Amino acid sequence: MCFTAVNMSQDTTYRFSFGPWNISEGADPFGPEVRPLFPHESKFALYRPLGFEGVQFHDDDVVPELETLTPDQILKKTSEVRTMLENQGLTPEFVAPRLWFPAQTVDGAYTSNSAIDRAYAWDRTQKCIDVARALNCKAIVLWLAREGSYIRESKNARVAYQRLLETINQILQYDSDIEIWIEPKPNEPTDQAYVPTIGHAVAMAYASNDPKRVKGLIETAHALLAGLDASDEMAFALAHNKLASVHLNDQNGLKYDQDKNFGGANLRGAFNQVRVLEEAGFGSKGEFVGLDVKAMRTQKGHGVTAHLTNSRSLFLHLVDKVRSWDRQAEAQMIEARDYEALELAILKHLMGVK
Ligand code: XUL
Ligand code: MN
Repeated sequence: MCFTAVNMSQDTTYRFSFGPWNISEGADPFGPEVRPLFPHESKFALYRPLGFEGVQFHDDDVVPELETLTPDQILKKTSEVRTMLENQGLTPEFVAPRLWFPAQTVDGAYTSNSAIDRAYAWDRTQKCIDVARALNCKAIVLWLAREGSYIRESKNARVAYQRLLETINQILQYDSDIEIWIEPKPNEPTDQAYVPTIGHAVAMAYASNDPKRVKGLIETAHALLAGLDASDEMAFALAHNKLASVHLNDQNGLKYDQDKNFGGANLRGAFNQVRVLEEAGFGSKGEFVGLDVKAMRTQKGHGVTAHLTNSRSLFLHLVDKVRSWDRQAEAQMIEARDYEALELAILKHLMGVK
């Protein structure tokens, strides 16, 4: 186990990423699209001008309908996308198997009670790794969306954890370079998920056959849905050298997964996430600051992006706030154990009040 030292004086220039699904047409479970379709491949041209250089992918964002294609067709389409990325100066950050859509995964993918459906999930995962490899992308993300249950009695949880670990080991064996980044989420679409927090993900990493290649991606909203502080979750992963990426956003209480703008519900919570990332030197090894934010349904336009640029600029303002925070005064207040004063000082600093 290796704990990273606090680095108070880093001056990382952050690189930002998002996934094409973050530019959406506004459909939600209760209503259809409210904005004209913005074609998937036109999105790449938006990244750089908006200040982003990393692209997060689902496997079928790279190769639509990859289920119906031959391996050669998959590789051909992937190399077209690779060229488009290169032309735009973009880096593919990760590819995630979209295992929550297909009919075969209604009861889970790797933890399904059906052996046939588990075999489907493995086959799809191999395709996803092949796509990542052909894109020259070093990581796949496992958002274990349906690895859980709608009623807990329907699955044997101990067996489910074994199956997840077996899958992780199979992936590590299938490709000797690829990293696995687990994105924990406690619920939705299932009632109860098997890897609800980063603690669970880190435990899976250490239990795997190559712990160095198994890491985590922490989404703010997912931590909050688990009733946890997102900055503490990030700190835990960083303390184990296991924070590969983040999905910064926000969440207003315990309800559906909202993917609100970063800092939109809790500015102080956002400040603390930035502080933890800064202090650990996150980004200095090339890690991206990923956003997973959803445009408001009320927003008009063709290819709406304000939620992305606003979240990015809020992050950068908070970097300034972290860097200009008076560490000496902080140390004195901590020494005096005057946490009332510390709290007021933080709030005034955030408000820009002397
Ligand atoms: C789900 C979620 C996903 C993953 C990528 O809540 O956050 O968008 O980030 O599939
Ligand atoms: Mn996410």
